[in-house]
Amino acid sequence: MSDALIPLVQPWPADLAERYRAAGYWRGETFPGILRDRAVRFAERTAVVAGEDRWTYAELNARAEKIAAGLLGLGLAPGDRVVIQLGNTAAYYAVVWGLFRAGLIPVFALAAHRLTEVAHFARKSQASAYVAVERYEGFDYRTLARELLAQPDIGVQHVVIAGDAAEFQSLDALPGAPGLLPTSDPDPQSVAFLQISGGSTGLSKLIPRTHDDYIYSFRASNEICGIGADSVYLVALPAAHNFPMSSPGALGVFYAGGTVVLSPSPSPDVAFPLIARERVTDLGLVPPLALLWAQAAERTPHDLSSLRVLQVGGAKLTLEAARRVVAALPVRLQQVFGMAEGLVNYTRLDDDEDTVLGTQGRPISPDDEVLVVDDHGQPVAQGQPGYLLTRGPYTIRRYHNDEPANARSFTEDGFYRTGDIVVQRASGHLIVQGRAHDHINRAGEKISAEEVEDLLLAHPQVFDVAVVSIPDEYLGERICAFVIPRQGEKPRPPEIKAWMRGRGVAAFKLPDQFVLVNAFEVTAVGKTSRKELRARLRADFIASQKKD
Ligand code: OOB
Repeated sequence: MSDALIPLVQPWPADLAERYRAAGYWRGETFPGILRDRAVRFAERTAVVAGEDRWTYAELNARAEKIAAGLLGLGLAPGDRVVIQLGNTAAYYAVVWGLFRAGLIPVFALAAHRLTEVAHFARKSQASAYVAVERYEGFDYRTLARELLAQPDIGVQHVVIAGDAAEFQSLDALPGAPGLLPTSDPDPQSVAFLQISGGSTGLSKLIPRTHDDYIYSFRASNEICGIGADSVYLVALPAAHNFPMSSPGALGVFYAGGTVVLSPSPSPDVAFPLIARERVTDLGLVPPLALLWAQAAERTPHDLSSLRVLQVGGAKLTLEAARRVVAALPVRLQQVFGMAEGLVNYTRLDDDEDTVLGTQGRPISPDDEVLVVDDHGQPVAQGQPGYLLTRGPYTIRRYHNDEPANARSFTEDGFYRTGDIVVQRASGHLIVQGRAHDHINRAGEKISAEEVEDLLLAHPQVFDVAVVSIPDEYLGERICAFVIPRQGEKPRPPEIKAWMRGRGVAAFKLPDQFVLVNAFEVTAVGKTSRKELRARLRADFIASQKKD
């Protein structure tokens, strides 16, 4: 690429960094260091179960080392970015640990992402390689790879495929070059990977997380969640999402020497037999799935008695839904309110029932600074709703390569504006009440209204469009697009959706509902902001539904 490589940094001020080290949060641990240590300490214990594959820690390490050496053998160098898209497959963990071992920087795409998103991640991160599974949930990623390479401004030099690689490099046949493996561990303060933001405005932003900060977040999560070497953790959500990755997620479980079981689907039909067979103890779900599981558990022949803790997060679990979940499932419920940018809140396992059912938890760290402020940035009175701002030992200080987003998303003194509207109880527990951003939280997937509007505006029959979230009994929120057609046009929703799919966007961003309108009302001033317009359309639509 012609552009100079954008450095990967996460600049905590020196005094805070010193404080986080002195407090024992940042211990200088690194991902390759953890892998090396666990491969010895837990050598014969089962690390990963996926389909027919069962790998011990020693085997996981051997696979990771082979991949690391092979990728360096292709010509990649430590620090290079690698976009990975492997779904919930065993190869996912071999590749993630392999990249860490090689000092390469994973960029975590979800399996649901398509060309538009993957090309954006590759550009923003200046990625040199793309590693994907041949096929997952019926989609062929080799086709995506071909389209990716044909895009402008893509610096991807290497495509590596798990499975039948066609014209690309096969993951299994990477060149052996063990001599190239780094002999020292990276700086613990350096960036270990780039995670993807939920995307509150426009396309997703890239989130640089360091070894020190991320490892602290899941090590401390392990303690809060009671994860140890006997834990058997089911990854039912997409493995590349921050929640099943590190809250405490698979990385927490690997850290503790436990077993990570991958489910190819979150459906009870697939997950329940796995829970019974592997004696799963812990897992995380988004609220709609938790409700589905609660229903399915009432009639299942499968033995779910090994379950210890069910975490629910990613979107608001209402009090009523929480009651239904605990009534139907033989588990302890834990609410998790987190964000890929950092801050994670948990209800504690010994919190009283009112707190577990009615709050979204409190922060991991005593040094997570939480502010609840009004429109002017002033703290609200305790118990009053306000915008949640936070900074702390594992919350980022800036996004990668995105100065406009940094200017919007961080205060001058380094607080991250989460965009969430919360109430904080005297105990420190937070209750999520809404959000300031115009994004849609569709069953835990965050979708930027602006991004979907931009996509739809490119449709030849669309004159204007506003995309809003509508409350939905099952999904929490669904995507509704209000479309003004171009004159004389009558766009049909299934055709618009097919057209969007053809543009290569993740299916979860396709509107669930289209409403064709003649015009958008303008305010008295004659001009209206997108935000106000969306708010009014949403309110009118909900009111009209209530009348029916
Ligand atoms: C998790 O991470 P992201 O980055 O996909 O989304 C973060 C946003 C939050 O700012 C909030 O708006 C929403 O998702 N959210 C919740 C919630 N958990 C997340 N809203 C209400 N109640 C909850 N329990 O979603 C994520 C990352 C780590 C752990 C868990 C979730």
